[in-house]
Amino acid sequence: MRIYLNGKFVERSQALISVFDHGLLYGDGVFEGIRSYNGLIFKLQEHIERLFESAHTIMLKIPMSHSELTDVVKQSLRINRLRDAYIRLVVTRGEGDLGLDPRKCVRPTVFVIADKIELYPKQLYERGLELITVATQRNVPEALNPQIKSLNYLNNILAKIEAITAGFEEAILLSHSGYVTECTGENIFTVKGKALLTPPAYIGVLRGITRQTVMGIARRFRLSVQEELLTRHDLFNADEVFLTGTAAEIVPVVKIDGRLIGQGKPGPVTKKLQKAFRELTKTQGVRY
Ligand code: PXG
Repeated sequence: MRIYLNGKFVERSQALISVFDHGLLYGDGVFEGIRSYNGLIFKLQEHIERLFESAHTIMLKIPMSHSELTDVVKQSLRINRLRDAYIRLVVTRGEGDLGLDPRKCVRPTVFVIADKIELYPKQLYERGLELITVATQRNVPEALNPQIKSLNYLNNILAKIEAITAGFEEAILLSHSGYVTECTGENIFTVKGKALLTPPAYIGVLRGITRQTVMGIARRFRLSVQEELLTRHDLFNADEVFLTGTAAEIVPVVKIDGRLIGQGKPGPVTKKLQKAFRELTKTQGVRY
């Protein structure tokens, strides 16, 4: 496997960064996760744009242009001869000293890993997922906005640990005021009649690119798509619930905190959206 690191492609064993890198010392950096499907990179420009926006907010200047970074993603896939892949882009503040002052970091570290995609088990999509809400609340956006895809994912990891400890694969995080936000690496949706609902970004959720894509597909299907505050009660009493994310795509949810959702199996709207989403990944995207 060859990895792009600061201007060149190196073997995995040579892809090393300093213990003084502030990405490691402080989580001071940003990242993106992108997928390619059968030789097409899905929503590449959207992901590149979001990476630059995350970096802009933390005043981290990516030492490359949008098109240079786009080319590196394409090259990473070509060099590693990958057609179905998961691509991780990371930009850190770079090497500094032991203080957190970012001015001590002279050069950002940029790396891109393109690897075979680890698909989730097929039964997850056929049977659906059981979730629990956890005590760890989602970061308050006024303190750390989830729009910044930063290298500090401890909020999400703490929630994931809680779910795993309780015997579940995934967690629902609530906001400080008790509204539903999202899962540890996926957005959440409910279907109620002809309405598709998802929490608004201001409550503290990442505006997921898959979320955006699914909202677009749903509108084409004449569903009423709305960003609305949701409570646990709304989840328990939805016809259908599903999660969206780059890696997971669309995952049906069949039980939440012990309550069966709808009929307790993946619902018709979820299935229809899954099918349409898969079609889109086959036809849309950037060739490399
Ligand atoms: N919410 C959070 C907090 C995320 O980190 C999503 C939603 C979904 O967004 P997209 O744009 O992917 O539809 C994410 C996605 C992974 C992985 O390997 C994904 C994310 C972070 C870490 C790992 O699935 N981000």
